[in-house]
Amino acid sequence: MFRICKLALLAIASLTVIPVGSAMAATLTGKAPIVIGHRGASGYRPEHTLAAYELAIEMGADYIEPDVVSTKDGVLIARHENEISGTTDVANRADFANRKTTKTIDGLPVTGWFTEDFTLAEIKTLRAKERVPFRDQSYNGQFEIPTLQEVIDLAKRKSVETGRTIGIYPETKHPTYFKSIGLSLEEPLVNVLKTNGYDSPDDAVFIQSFEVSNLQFLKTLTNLPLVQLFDASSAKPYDFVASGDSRTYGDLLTSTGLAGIAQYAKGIGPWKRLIIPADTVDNNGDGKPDDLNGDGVISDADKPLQQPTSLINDAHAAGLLVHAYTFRSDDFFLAPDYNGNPEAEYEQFFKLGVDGVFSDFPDTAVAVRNRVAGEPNKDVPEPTSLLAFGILPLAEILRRRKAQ
Ligand SMILES: [Ca+2]
Ligand SMILES: [Ca+2]
Ligand SMILES: [Ca+2]
Repeated sequence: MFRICKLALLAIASLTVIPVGSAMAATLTGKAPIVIGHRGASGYRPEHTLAAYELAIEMGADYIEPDVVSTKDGVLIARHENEISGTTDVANRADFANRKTTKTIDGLPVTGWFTEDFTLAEIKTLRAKERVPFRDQSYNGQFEIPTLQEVIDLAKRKSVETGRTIGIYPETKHPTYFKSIGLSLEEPLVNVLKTNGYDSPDDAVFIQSFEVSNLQFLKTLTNLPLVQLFDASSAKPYDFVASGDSRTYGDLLTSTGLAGIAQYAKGIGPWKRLIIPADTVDNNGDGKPDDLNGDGVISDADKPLQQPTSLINDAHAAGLLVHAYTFRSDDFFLAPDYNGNPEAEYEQFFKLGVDGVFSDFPDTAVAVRNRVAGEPNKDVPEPTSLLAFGILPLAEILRRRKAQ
């Protein structure tokens, strides 16, 4: 009992870390931040399906995010990995049993079924399933794997239906690997986009990658804005690993690194922990991370937040947009400081001046964005009303949260 009280007190104390009462920082452009439906509304439907993207649009997402990999016949399809047993029913297909194999992807052994070993016609016989075990499994087996073209068709159709411009935000997955097997992603990606009329810096398209050299190559192929993704500081872009470049993502976060990125990219897509770090605690002194929510596993829910870094300001100083990932409402993924309220997390990041968020739950992201940071098609809130948000006492904020 005493220990629970102690943890509760610590949790309350850590709340003061959240700058919910701080004044609102500006985005790079002064416009309201964008909401990107991460793999679609993937908190509600199996990721990277037309159903997931359509729901994201209906929930108000400004952009939908297809990750792209290649089929054997060179068609770009929407999947988070080229190994597809985690998100499709391929493992249950006796006719494809002999396609199971082990490959080295980005330096690591991966066993399963790979998109580059299937034609598009074969891929189309598979059905998507939910990856995350604690999310809704009732849609498993219903949806096809969409091509990039089908995702674009959906965005265009929904733009007409809704009267909003629905943007697309494709990510090249494992670009060095796909190049190594003769199926490079960049040319077909640019070709599909150009065929659909996307080639201007003002088009509602961002192309993103965790690698550096393929973005620099894309810069020579297209005028569309590019976004450099960032993994944890100690990790390295895989093209750097492959070429013997020893720099890490942390090295690219310096002012010199960011200035270099601004030569080819319009923005960065950092892991949100590069903006607000979090880590486990050992308050009971047993030498192991404390399981703060007592669910038997250590997850984001057991990592209290720390003070924000200067990354948003640093990126803005280099002229770069900041689109942070990934925002998820599930308790498993939510820092303890938010007390189970995902709205508090969006509010914190919007007040720090983030230019966009990748969200699995775009309905919540859009609601908080519209309330806290203004709506994209309306004027940005007056500074005086922002100040009112800024001086709202913590107790009042907590009271309002309870009332929700
Ligand atoms: Ca992605
Ligand atoms: Ca402990
Ligand atoms: Ca836990």
